[in-house]
Amino acid sequence: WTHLERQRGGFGFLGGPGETQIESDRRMIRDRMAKLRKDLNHLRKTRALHRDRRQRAPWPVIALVGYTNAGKSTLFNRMTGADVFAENLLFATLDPTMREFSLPGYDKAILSDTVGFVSDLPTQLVAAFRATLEEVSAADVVVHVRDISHEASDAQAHDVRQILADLGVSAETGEGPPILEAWNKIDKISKDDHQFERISSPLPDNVCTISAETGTGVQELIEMIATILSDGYISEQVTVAVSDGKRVAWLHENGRVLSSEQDSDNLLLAVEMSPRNWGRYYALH
Ligand SMILES: Nc1nc2c(ncn2[C@@H]2O[C@H](COP(=O)(O)OP(=O)(O)OP(=O)(O)O)[C@@H](O)[C@H]2O)c(=O)[nH]1
Ligand SMILES: [Mg+2]
Repeated sequence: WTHLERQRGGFGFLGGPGETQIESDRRMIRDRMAKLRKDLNHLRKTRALHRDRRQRAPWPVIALVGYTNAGKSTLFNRMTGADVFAENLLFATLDPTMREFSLPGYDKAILSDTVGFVSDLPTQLVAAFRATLEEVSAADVVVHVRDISHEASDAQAHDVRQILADLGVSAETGEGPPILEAWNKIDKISKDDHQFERISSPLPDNVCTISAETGTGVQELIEMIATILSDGYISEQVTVAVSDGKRVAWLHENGRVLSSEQDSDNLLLAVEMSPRNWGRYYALH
């Protein structure tokens, strides 16, 4: 109650004559809840807007997800470099946790650091948590960062997978973007640790071991991301008349335009797309 009283001033409420303390507290809390709900709604809307805009951009988005303290931000900083993001106008107003990073074979790629997952999130926080994570299902690749040196690593991974499935991302059902696992903090594991054998045995195809702190394995992770992104994609050179805006727009919308050169009346584009989209493209007349 004293805590509420201290906050009262900040909200500028004055109880009317005869209003009991408990009534004015209730009113204050109700108003506060209404405001937070409105903020949350606004947040979802602006995020959805940014997402749409990004989906139209030809650059892939890679989302780092994982249990809190797994090392996502450390990996994020390592992969993006300290000050890569100078003033790229298109993304200047986006979430500060999205940055450009270099991915072999791509002009640009966007890495997204996300809020850490925790088990048994209080129900009041679930909506806020979801709002910040809706981005994840729109990513092109999801990298599940795990602290493999943690004794509860498997339980944490289980909880993360559950939350991902709730967000519509699941390796099991194949729903959503593909998931890679980065087993982090291998520098902390010595030969006598029980996890040592596990990380030194052959790993599943979608797993790599890294140390975000020392940089070990990070290049391999980046290569894995590039490989899975182009999985099944075919890149071709196409020539389109500059005046054929419709066709150019179609390519930008449905494929990844890797490069674009103008030669008098024509545009020479290197485009990467799924075979299905190439079929659709050649059917356009
Ligand atoms: N030894 C070691 N420590 C690491 C490594 N990666 C991260 N850490 C440490 O683990 C702690 C958590 O790292 P963060 O990058 O903040 O983890 P996070 O996943 O972003 O955490 P949240 O933002 O809370 O979800 C920090 O103290 C890091 O220095 C690693 O590869 N090796
Ligand atoms: Mg972090």
